[in-house]
Amino acid sequence: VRGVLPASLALLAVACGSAPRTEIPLYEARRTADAPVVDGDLDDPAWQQAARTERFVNTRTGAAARPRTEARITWDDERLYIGFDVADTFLRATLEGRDAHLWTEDCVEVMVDPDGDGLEYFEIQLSPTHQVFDTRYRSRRVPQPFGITSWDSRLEGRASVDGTVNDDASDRGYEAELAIPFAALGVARPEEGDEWRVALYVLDARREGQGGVGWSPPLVGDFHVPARFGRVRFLAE
Ligand SMILES: [Ca+2]
Ligand SMILES: [Ca+2]
Ligand SMILES: [Ca+2]
Ligand SMILES: [Ca+2]
Repeated sequence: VRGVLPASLALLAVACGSAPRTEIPLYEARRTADAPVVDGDLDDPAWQQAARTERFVNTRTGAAARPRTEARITWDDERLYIGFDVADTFLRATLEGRDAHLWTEDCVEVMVDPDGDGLEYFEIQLSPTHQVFDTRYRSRRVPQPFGITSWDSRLEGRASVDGTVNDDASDRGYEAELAIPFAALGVARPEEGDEWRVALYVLDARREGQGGVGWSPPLVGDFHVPARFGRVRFLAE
């Protein structure tokens, strides 16, 4: 009898969509023959055809969390494309200049570890005002404090805001569109069936302070956990 009640509760939680999501997710990224135009709007045919990720969750627990966020991924011979849809009602993006500390305000964040060995991974952030922070690491958080920030991802990234950043009126959110050249990551374009480890996060400035959500929750208070990055499988079509 003892096991019955918790199992029932777990089922109820799943039914209500409130069960923490702690498994490492897998996303099947289909190659596109019609590359998205990087303008911050995810209305391109490539995005219409791309599946949405699971909804992002609390990075420490995997529980449902705001801002409501989903992402999509596609690719072609040259670049990896990632689109974020973030329902953020309080937009703060005052920082400007290359490699500003965007994680202290609102931004989307991508970490990529192509071979999944936890070494030589890359971090790219894009703010709602198209500012970019990009760096690379030799191993987890090495070199301190922010990796090799002189690294240039050659990111093409744009965002479109539904609302107005940096005022007190309520916002509806933003979309962010990122195109990362494979060449900047020092790797060849993926082959059919290849799997990379990719982390997707949203850093979120709130009235009550800074928060964040993730696609694959690291389950600790640190985003740099390559073993917890999500899995992206590349499909040729
Ligand atoms: Ca677009
Ligand atoms: Ca690596
Ligand atoms: Ca940089
Ligand atoms: Ca925010």
